[in-house]
Amino acid sequence: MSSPINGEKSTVEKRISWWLEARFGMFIHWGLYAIPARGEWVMYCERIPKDEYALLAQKFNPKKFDADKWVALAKQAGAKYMVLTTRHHDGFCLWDSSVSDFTSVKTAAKRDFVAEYVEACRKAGMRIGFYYSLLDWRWPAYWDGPEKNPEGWKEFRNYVHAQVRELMTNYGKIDILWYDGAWPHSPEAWGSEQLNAMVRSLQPEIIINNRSGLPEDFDTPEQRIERSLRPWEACMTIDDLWWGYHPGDPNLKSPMQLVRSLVKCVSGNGNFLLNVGPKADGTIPPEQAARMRAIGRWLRRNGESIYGAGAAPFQQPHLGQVTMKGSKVYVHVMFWPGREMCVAGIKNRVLKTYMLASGKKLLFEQKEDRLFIRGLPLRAPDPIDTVVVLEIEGEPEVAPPSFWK
Ligand code: H79
Repeated sequence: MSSPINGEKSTVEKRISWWLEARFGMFIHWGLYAIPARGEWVMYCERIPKDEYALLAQKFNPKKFDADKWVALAKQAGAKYMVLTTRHHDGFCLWDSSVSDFTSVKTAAKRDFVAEYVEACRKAGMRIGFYYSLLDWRWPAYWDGPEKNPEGWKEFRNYVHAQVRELMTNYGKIDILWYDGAWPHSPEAWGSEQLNAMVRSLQPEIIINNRSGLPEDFDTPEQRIERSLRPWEACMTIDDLWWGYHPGDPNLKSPMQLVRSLVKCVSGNGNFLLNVGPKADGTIPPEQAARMRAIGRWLRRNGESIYGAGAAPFQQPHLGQVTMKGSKVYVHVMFWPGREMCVAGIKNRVLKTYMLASGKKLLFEQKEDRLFIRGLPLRAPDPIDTVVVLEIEGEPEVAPPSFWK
């Protein structure tokens, strides 16, 4: 990121500030792979020939698809933005692409799902993200690469650029472009620099992830939470592995795990993009929707410690994670200590302590950098994560770890 000049926010900081505050987004992986229901990699994993896979498009007619319902769920979950797979690695487009016949508009459904999604988001004030996979398994040139097949590669690359141009032109203002699938080819091979220059000329406010092979605006650790000094977003599935609908995986993360992942991201200045994989009929599986809603219930009580919040310099690994916003320190107590807790390392004077969800004031005593909070309930009021707020005076000042005086 370029540095601020004279206190003015740089362009990239201005563009990305809404996203940094948003902290939580809902990812959606939806396409033909929802029919076999063995994940979005089914075509590759099972080596399904292109023409055989294409037959799925004749069956893909999701009568129950209702973009308003997806957006309503994202809202209930407390997500501030959504990212939809406009096209995954299998090449099937959910929009009316003029450079492909393999689209939801030219096959059974005869609908532009991207248009419906965009309209629903806009109506609800939901920020709009497009996932777009650069790679397309159906193109031999993708497998050959530009050295072995320069002519084919050129044609393939033109197709990719044309599709991105359509997405950036035909749907009004788009907030996020979430590339994927650049590997194993270089940004030079994809023409990522020219591609992103085109994107920015069409969508001056957009933020772009780091998966065109160029760093651009934010990093995207996948299925893991990894801090970086740049803006970052961890994307994750609710089950172990699969982004596209895959009911065979019974190992779903609990609301507790999911909320704690979100908190962990925010405590490292990161975002959390949590995925749902709708069924072929367009509905979001109830077990996934239930988890999204559970996160939303927690956020309605504790959202202040997430939205617009970020890393705190005070770490309290014996209690859980810590986030911060302005003069408020949010201690996310995940290991409930019982009637009394001790927060270490805060040099500032503490003015007030209370529970975020209930507003209940707590008694406290400061002995140098050790803060004792007393009169807590024996059991955690919220087993998922009980947030205790500390209001401090002045800029945060950390005492280095110390014991002997
Ligand atoms: O869209 C989602 C994934 O499909 C995509 N990125 C996210 C956002 C992605 N593409 N490639 N990869 C992730 C890494 C490759 C993972 C794989 Fe596998 C390991 C492919 C085959 C083995 C995951 C696990 C899919 C099948 C088993």
